[in-house]
Amino acid sequence: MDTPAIRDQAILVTGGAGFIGSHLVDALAPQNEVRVLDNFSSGDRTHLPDDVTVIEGDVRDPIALQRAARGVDLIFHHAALVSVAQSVDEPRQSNRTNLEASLLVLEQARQEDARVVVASSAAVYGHPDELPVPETAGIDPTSPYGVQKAALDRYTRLYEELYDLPTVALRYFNVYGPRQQGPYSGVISTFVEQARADEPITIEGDGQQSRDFVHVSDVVRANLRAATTDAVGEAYNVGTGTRTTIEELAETIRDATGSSSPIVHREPRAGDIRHSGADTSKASYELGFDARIGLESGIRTVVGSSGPSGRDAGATPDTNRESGSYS
Ligand code: UD2
Repeated sequence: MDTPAIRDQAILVTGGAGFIGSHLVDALAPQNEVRVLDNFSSGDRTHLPDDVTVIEGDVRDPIALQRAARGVDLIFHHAALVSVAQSVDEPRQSNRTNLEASLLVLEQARQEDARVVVASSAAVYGHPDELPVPETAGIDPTSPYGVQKAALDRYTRLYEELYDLPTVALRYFNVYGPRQQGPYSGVISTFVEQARADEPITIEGDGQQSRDFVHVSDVVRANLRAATTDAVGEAYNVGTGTRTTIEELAETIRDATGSSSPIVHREPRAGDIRHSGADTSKASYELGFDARIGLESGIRTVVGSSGPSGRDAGATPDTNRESGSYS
C-alpha cells in the first residue's frame, strides 16, 4: 500500500532535529509548513532542511511549546531522553522529559484540536512473555524509561477515548539508520564505527540475544500512515517481524564494511533483554504499514553514509528496490 501524501498542513515535530525526528522532517518539509521544537541537547541543526521553522526550546517549557504548537493541524512527538541507562540513574529527570512534558504536548494538542502521533517503545513490554510480541501482550517495563513510555502510550490512547482527539502511539523496536549518533546511539552504529576503524567489535554477553532492527525510513513511513489513519486511539508495533542475533549482526557488519576487526565478547549488560521481536500484524492490517528495508540493505545505508552528521548522511538511504524513499 502506498503511503498517503500529507500536504498543506501546519505540523510540529518535537525533537525534530534528532535522529528519527529529522528524517521525518525531511519527508514532510517539501509539502507542508513544518516547525521543529528542539533544545539541541542531542539534536543536530545540520540535519534540518532550510525551509523549516526552528524553535529552539525545551519541550518541558509550556511557553515554548505553546508558541511552537499555535495553529498546528498535526504534532509528531519525538522529543525524549532516549537513554535507558540514564533513566535508571536519574528517573525523575527522565520522567520530566519523557512523561511530564509529553502530557504538556497532549494538552497543547487538545487546545489546538491537533492530531498527535507519539513515539512509544518496545520497552513497554519489558521481558516479553511471548515472541513475536503482539500489542495485546502484558505491559511490564523493566526501566524508568519503559514505565514513562508505557504511561505516555496509555495517556495517548486515553486522550482519544476521553477527549475524542485523534491520537496514535507507535511502539518502536530497535530503530537504526544514518544520523544515529551520540553516546546512546544503539548497537548498529556502534558496530559500524568499530568496524570502520578496524577496532574490535564488542559483543556484550554471548551474542545470542536478538533484536528486531527496523530502518528509520520505515519508521518515517509508519509515522505518515499514523498521521492519516482512521484507526486512531491505538498503539502499533513498529518493527520488521524478523529477529537477528547480535552475533549475526556483528558478522554482517564486518562483511558489509570489509573490515578486519576481530569480534570479541565482554560482560553482558546488566538487565539486558534477551529477545525482542515485533508481531507486526496489527500495524499491517489496521495501519497498512509493513517494513520494506531488509537488514543487509539497511546496514549499507549506515556504512555508506558520510558520517554521523551532515544532511547528506540520511537523505537517500538506498537506491535499490527496497528503497528508503518515504512514499
Ligand atoms: C532498545 C532501545 C531503547 C529501548 C529498549 C527497549 C535503541 C538504540 N535502544 O535498547 O531505547 O527502547 O530497546 O527494550 O534502539 N550491544 C552489544 N555491544 C554494543 C552495544 C550493544 O553487544 O557495543 C548489545 C546489547 O547488550 C543488547 C543489544 O546489543 O543486547 C542491543 O543494544 P542497544 O543498546 O542497541 O538497544 P536495546 O535493545 O538495549
